Amino acid sequence: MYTQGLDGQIGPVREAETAEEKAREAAFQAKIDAEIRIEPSDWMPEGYRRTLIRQISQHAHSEIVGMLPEGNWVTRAPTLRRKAILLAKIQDEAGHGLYLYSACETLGPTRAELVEQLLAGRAKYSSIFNYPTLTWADIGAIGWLVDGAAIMNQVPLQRCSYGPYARAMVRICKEESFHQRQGYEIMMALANGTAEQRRMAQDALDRWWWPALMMFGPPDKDSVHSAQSMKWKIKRVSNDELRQRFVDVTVPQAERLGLTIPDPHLRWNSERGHYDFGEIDWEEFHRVIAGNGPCNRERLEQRRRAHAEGAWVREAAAAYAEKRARRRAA
Ligand code: FAQ
Repeated sequence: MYTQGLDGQIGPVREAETAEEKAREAAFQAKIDAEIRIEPSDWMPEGYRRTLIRQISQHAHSEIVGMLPEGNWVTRAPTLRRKAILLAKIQDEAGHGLYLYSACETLGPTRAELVEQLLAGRAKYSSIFNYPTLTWADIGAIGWLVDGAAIMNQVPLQRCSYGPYARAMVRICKEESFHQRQGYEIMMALANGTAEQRRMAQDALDRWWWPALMMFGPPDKDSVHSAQSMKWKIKRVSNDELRQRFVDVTVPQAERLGLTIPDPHLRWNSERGHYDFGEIDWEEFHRVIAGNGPCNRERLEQRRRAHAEGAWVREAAAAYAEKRARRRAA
């Protein structure tokens, strides 16, 4: 139900067969190898185009669905300052969704088609947004860990071979960096607060740590798309390597907060120059991306409701655009 709809609808990619087709693919790969960006009007293999549509649309959906867990706390933010910051962050996520849908549209599908796939439950979005936000500390943990993981994954995407995606990523990374800091600042306030606030902060870290590690995707050995995406320089760094980088930068941040990462196997490995960490529960990951996480149904229902309730805005905007076009023509 939650698998990428476009693959199922269009069928398998046809391999290059004739000498001419093979030469065209070789020339394309040579361009990628020479670090020449691919732009919308350039020829590209069908598999490259579909891989990008899959990844960029999943990324766009993640930004939009990602607004929901935080949206739950707008009316309950502890101060006016926190509320204003949270509103700005959620609006940024909407903006990221829009840049990404626009980047995806340069490859063929319309935004309406992509949104329809999400609402029909045929498109994936990040597993992380299917977990509940139970206390205010979860807003801190999302900024610190979820935006932190998002930046780790997205900084290399600024060098993605596809121009519109890479360029969208530049501004997104700047904004995610602000988001990560605001989350860490919430965690600092709680970690330095009352005993109850410290407990809230620790509880949020306990619940978000492992799902944050799952954001980087399956282990490299099980990542079906990685080899081809790396060859096409859509992905620059592997799932496992990004996950390791995230653990390495986040552990000292947790120590500074005086919080404990919920992993008894976590320890510095001086030989590797990295932290070793425990086994991720990949069964949980697969359950969540198959649609059976704690909040999958709730998130999709909320998106569908928001979409239906916003219909009058889309209709009004379209009527206004039509009226202006008529006036201009007259
Ligand atoms: N959740 O072969 P791979 C954010 C799927 S934005 C769900 O390794 P790939 C901002 C994958 O799609 C967060 N599905 O795939 C924010 C594929 O399924 P498919 C989103 C996952 O594409 C913060 C299958 O498993 N960021 O947080 C996940 O090479 C706070 C096999 O996996 C992006 O989308 C997962 N975690 O690598 C907003 C970044 N992992 O399509 C609000 C761009 C894997 O065959 C608040 N995306 N799958 O049906 C990427 O970098 C890549 O797509 C990966 C996966 C690394 C996510």
